[in-house]
Amino acid sequence: MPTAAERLIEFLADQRVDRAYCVPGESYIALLDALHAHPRMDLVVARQEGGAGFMAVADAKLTGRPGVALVSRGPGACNAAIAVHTAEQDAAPFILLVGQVERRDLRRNAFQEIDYQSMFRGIAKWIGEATEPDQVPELIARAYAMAMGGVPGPVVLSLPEDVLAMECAAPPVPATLARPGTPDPADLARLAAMLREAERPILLAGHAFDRAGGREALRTFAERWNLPVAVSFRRQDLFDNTHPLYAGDLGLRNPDAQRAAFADADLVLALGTRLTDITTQGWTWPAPGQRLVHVCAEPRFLGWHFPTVLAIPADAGAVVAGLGTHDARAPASRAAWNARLRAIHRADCAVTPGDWPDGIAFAEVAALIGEAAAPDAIVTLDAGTFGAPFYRKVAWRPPQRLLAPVSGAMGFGMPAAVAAALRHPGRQVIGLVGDGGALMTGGEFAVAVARGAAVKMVLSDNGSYASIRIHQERAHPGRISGTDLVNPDFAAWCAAFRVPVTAVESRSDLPKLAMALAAPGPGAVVVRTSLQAVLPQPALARAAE
Ligand SMILES: Cc1ncc(C[n+]2csc(CCOP(=O)(O)OP(=O)(O)O)c2C)c(N)n1
Repeated sequence: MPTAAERLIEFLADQRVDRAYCVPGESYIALLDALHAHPRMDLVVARQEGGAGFMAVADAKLTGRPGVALVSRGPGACNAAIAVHTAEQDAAPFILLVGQVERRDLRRNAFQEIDYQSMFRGIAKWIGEATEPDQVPELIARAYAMAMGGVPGPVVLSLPEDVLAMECAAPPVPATLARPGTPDPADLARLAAMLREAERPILLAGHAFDRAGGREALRTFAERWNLPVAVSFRRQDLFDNTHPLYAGDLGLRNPDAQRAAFADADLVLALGTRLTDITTQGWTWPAPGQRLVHVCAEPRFLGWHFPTVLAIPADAGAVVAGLGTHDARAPASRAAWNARLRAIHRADCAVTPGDWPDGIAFAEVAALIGEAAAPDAIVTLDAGTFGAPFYRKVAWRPPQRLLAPVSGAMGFGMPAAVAAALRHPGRQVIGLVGDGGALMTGGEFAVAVARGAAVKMVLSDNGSYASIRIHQERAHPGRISGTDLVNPDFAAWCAAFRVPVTAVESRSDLPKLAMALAAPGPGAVVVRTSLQAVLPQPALARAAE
């Protein structure tokens, strides 16, 4: 008879989950054993549970299947919590399996015990705990359905050590995935009529298109209805940024002209997005009086912050498909509107080269990476100001992928690159990190090297937690508190991973960048990045005094 652990792993393998990420723990030794030499499961051993979790989340974004991480009780689960949060904010299906104390110790404040219901309430979609081995088939099936259904997200399953090792008499529970809600034909007809009349519409595309076929469906729909497309926060890779209909992203510090133009739209069609704060520019857009049609698979996100003229609780893909048979005429004035939005976006893309005394403006590096990236490159970003130019200055084109944490979590970039390179060994993978993020989870580069996964790490060294320094300069000019960094010799640190290292110290070194990115195997590029180039101007004036 199989153990509960074996039943669980078999279930995941049956759902085409073929990889799990972990830091081992004695609390789930039976799961490790079930994975031992499993013919369809690859176990990737990370160096920190946050890294394992981020790898799983990134893998989920690439496969559309749940990312799976296995972590130990208490401390392991705490380290992994950042990935649960990221999966929730990023709408990525993620299953966190936590080894739990034995049943006899539950609720007794035992060594490394945590009540995961309390801990993860508020960030996980669902939290379960097995108290009998026969519950495990049902619980893992439920975990899968919850992670994948509606707006995808994280689930946590707590598995007491003794339960995992016990024999499981219960048969496997087949996976159930509810079909996404199909839209009411009357709603579709109303929407089609609104689209035909709208002179200044905007299609706002969100997470729901981040799945197999989603990008193609979005493009076909936008072209057929002649709709300008804006993408929700950090989802630049949903739509070809060079397409005449691409109007830009809803992100941090959108230019005033763009915000004004978006506020001038006479119809906002928000498809497959939760309309959260950054996408809505701090809950200011759609502005009062703007007509909003909101489509989201989970009705609880509809009408939450913004009144709608039409709220459709359905899958965005189904709405797009359902509109395929409707007459898609557009007013003649639409062309001028589309061109206006496009021109505003294009004006925001320019990078002005310039010399800085303390290094290279990272925007120039970003522009070069954009040019050097392969047509199917996967670029992963950590949080930090070095990442900003990748959202506006680089034009992404599917099948290129930009994996950036919607949660804004530092530490995502390197683990995500590792997962991407393992998932797509034939594609160029570039992982970008700042000097802050590099020492958070940059150690996961060791996993790439150990596996021969061809991650190119590009490290921006500006001696600062610069994103925070920028805020600091605005709020408390000249008072640097907690944001300066004294760094190791990063070239030596990268070399210690036994990979080729390219140092980019000045603009004359920039031609080395493309060569380093095109080289086979793992490698690192360390850029001496200008801090002055990103600081607000008064700080620069002071520095010059
Ligand atoms: C886990 C986590 N901790 C703290 C923050 C707050 N934070 C956002 S950006 C940032 C600084 C990033 O510094 P670095 O990696 O050096 O990149 P830079 O901004 O200098 O380009 C910090 C501390 C965060 N987003 N995530």
